[in-house]
Amino acid sequence: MSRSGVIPGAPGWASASASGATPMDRNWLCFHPAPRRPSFVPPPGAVDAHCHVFGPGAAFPYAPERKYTPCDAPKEKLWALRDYLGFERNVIVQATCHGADNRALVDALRDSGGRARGVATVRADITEAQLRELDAAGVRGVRFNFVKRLVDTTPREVLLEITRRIAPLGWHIVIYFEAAELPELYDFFASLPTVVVVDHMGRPDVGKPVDGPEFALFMKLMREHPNIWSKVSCPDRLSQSGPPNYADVVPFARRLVEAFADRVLWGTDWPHPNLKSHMPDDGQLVDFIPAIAPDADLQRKLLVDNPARLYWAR
Ligand code: 0GY
Repeated sequence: MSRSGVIPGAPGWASASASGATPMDRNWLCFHPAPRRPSFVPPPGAVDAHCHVFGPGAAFPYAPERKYTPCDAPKEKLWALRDYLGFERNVIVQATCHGADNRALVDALRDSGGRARGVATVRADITEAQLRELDAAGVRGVRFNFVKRLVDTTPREVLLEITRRIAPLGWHIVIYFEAAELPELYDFFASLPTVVVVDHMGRPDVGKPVDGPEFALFMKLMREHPNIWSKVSCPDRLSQSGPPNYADVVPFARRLVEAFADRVLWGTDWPHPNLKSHMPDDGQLVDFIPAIAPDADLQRKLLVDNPARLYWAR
């Protein structure tokens, strides 16, 4: 049993609402009420390198500028899911519903006993002391979000100023964008001086061929810039064929894993913000891993070695 006493699928697991000042969005889908235990057993030291905490809103209010109000997804449940799925560590990515208020993230990192690292959202005027405090809590990067339904546009000069501020800490930049935006953003991404981690393979349209020009541009970005990494995550967001196998996403993710074995990361994306088509079973998502990383060597790099190098070097 997890420390919180909550087990995925048991009474008390599923959240039905947000807490705090605002109710969750009317059409919000909460995380899976009873995920199955995966058949695939992650190797020792495995990291879920993309997940979030939401609130709880009563303790950590959602940001006024947010584009959605989710159901609460507190740290205790994230730890319970980690244990249930057979993972040892988490990388928690600041979600847009918390804006640049990283308190829920920092609270989770401090509670994790060193088993979680974080990716924050910061503004360019953050002080040195605040940056050092985030670093001490376990933050190792910032996220730049270009998905228009999630955030208002931040000017490039501001992003470059943030880059200048965080680079001396050895932090990296996580970027989130849609594949259709890559031609316009390509040069900016290529110019970033830190390690850069792309969320969800740059969100390819998997209805297009894996050998077609759209995904070729992303492969080129990865090939020509050894500082750029990719998360091979979120088949549930990208798939048109759907669960349980998300078969149409496999060729894209597998191509990245095989071509850039030392620069790929994997994560559940729990609690799966903004999904409308279905809510993925987290156990099924873990069982997707052997389809995209077919041997033990690739699995160890994807789940253990790569995230350890990026997030637990110190
Ligand atoms: C994701 C995806 C989404 C949302 C966020 O921070 C967020 O709000 O990341 C999305 O809606 O595509 O990576 O979890």
